Amino acid sequence: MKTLSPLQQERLKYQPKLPESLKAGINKLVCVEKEKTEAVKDKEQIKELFAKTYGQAIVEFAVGTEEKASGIKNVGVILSGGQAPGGHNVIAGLYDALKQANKENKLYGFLGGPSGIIDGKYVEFDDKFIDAYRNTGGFDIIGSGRTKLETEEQFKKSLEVCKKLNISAVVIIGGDDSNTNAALLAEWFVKHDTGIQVIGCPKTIDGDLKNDQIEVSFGFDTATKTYAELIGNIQRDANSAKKYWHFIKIMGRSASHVAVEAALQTQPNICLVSEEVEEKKMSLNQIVEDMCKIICKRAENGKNFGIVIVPEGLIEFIPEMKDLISSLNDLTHELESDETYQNVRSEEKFKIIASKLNENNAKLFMSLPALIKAQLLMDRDPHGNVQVSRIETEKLLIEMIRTRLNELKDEGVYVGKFSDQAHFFGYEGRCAFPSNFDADYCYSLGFNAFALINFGLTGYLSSVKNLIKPAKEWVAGGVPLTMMMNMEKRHGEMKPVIQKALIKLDGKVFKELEAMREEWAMNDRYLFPGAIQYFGPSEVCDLTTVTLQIEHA
Ligand code: FBP
Repeated sequence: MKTLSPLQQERLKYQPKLPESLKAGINKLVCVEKEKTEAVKDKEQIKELFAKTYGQAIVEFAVGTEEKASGIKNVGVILSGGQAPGGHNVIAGLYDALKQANKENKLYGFLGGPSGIIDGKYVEFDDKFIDAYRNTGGFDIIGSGRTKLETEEQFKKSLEVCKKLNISAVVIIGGDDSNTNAALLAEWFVKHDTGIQVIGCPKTIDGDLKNDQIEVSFGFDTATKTYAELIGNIQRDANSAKKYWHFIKIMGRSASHVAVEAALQTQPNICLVSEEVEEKKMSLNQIVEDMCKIICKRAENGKNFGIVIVPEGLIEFIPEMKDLISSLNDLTHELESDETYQNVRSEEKFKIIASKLNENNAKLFMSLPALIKAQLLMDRDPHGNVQVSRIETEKLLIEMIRTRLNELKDEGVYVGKFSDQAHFFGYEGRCAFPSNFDADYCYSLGFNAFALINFGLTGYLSSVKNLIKPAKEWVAGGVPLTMMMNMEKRHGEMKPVIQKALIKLDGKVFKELEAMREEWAMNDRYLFPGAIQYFGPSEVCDLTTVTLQIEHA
């Protein structure tokens, strides 16, 4: 019996590329201080909450003239939140840098996400352990979790565990919520004079952890290429059989970056953009009406098929739904310990909820199909987010479109036949073998995280910039986490969190999509990107995303 597939065996041998500075060696680096920073919003509150770590300077690494010796440093690493391709390479890069700095250094991996550091569940890495995971997808090396690190008790327990293992730095690999954890932990460790540093790494397939300093979060490249391959395949199928409208919901939680990138790579007939829906204050009915117009027009041309991309978070961006969800967030939190509510059947629950909502929200809530009502009431994640991956927005749209098309048929406006297929692409892309870009980027981020640690920094996010250039020209450094923070309502309370980057409607990426939409809607301009290529010419193997190219060209 085989234990590794041929691709697995070959990928283990791949040597990720590093920026020139990091390649020179961890002990040869010099740390250059750039400009001091301020929080992106709510400056005074963030400054007060992060009195010790607020306002630090952006840093960049350059190659020095002499090689210095590094002291001994043990480091603990945590994988946090949803899986993203390349996480294993962040750990491999961190491990290699740490061992290069001093062979006596140890790297511990906390098991199952942030709860690992609280409960003292860990493994110690060695060469053999790390080598088995190089360039592989998934987070199974140590597992992941979504525990929110925020209480005094959790911080104290984490400190005890770090002291026991003589750990002087913790690396948290995560998205906006997980790096909010990193910022809180960094502040607490400084405030309590522990000498323990905390460094974050920008992970999330969602692509919403980005700003002027962070060009992209890792995993976005591989996940979007995986979804684009699948969409391309479905487009071929649709164009061959010419009998189905495919509604494809694409993961990415709130922001529509993943859906838009997948659309730019494949050119479907329709790509909804949540941020546009919000900005134009579109109702659910309006969205349906607009889509029906395209479906009717295509039917007139004899085309009873098409491809619709639906961003995962759409439902939360439809103003009327947003208001409803916000009320439901507070209500579900309030009813968490209400035994009567918890023990009644769904239909009763819906009535109780409706009785506590204002008139408009109650009407909207009760008008939704039972399936969607139930999905809207499901548990929030530990950070207070609605679990949009479990709300079948694509089915809600299909249902409403079918009803509307029947009406239009009766009016003689619709002359076609509507047969639908619903898909959800999310988990398919989160653990794929990292593309060469993600393999290189992640390895660099991990290696760079240790460089930040070696210079005694804390409360920083590992940053590697200039990403549309070849890897040797990438710029490695660090960005203070407090710079990305603002205050937002979570579980009914205002909390400091890293601000999510949404699609900007005046940005170059959206403009590009907007300019092509009409053409894509009527004249099938499908692109078929095919599978990610790991071996072969650089033009296909080292391609960055369209988003990155447009934003940084
Ligand atoms: P992160 O912010 O943790 O990276 O989340 C990524 C993500 O894949 C989202 O796109 C999705 O909505 C969510 O995780 C699904 O969560 P879960 O894995 O708990 O089902």
